[in-house]
Amino acid sequence: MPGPLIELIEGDTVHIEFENTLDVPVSLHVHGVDYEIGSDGTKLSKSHVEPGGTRTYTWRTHVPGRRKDGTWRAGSAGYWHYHDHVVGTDHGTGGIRKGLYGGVIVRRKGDILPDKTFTIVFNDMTINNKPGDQSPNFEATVGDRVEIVMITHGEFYHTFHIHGHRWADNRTGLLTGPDDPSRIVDNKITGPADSFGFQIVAGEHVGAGAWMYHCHVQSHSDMGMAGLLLVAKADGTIPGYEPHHPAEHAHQPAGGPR
Ligand SMILES: [Cu+2]
Repeated sequence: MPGPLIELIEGDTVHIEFENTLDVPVSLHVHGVDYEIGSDGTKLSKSHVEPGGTRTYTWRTHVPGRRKDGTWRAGSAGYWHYHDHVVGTDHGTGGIRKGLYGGVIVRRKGDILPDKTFTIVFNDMTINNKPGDQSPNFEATVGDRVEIVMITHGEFYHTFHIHGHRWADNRTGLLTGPDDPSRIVDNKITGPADSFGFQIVAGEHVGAGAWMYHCHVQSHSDMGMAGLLLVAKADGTIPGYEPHHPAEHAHQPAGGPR
């Protein structure tokens, strides 16, 4: 957990061969992209999969453009996500709780590609369904272009905060130029089924270090909703950082190097 990150370019279509190896019905429901009702992934539309069954889910994406009436139609580009919509209840409450979710990135042609992508999911009081003392750490080197895909699930609202780094509160997290009016933030409120993403340059202006990321709802961070972005110097060392908890060795390279 999270499930595999699915990356698309606006205009792409993806067919997903979905096999249910569980002993309960499951489904694949996606946010942000285009799909016909047969790929809705709900019981209501009978687009779920029984145990042992298979189904092809088709997701389409489109580029921005002008409608016939002159209004502007958004493209599909964005940081989205998928999840089960069937396990436990008709809304997938049990499936989501147990970690049946993952990230979707739809890029616009020409978008700057990151060196590394990490998916961080605040799900109830966990990060990526890991208990507080095992919150995932992520590793980068100073100068790496790091992309974060941030998704929230569960019962609570959270605020995502990362130390030492800021991003633009827009589609990519990057400014398009000196006059881009996007607000620069280092903290963003996020509620169930929200998703956003951004790119940062690891250690830019601040250097290597064990940079904390966490939910900034105080009781949530106190209960363990905190992990580290470990930014190493070129020689691999991280100043001031000594792993002091065995769980910190069990870092999870979600997304992994690209
Ligand atoms: Cu929180």
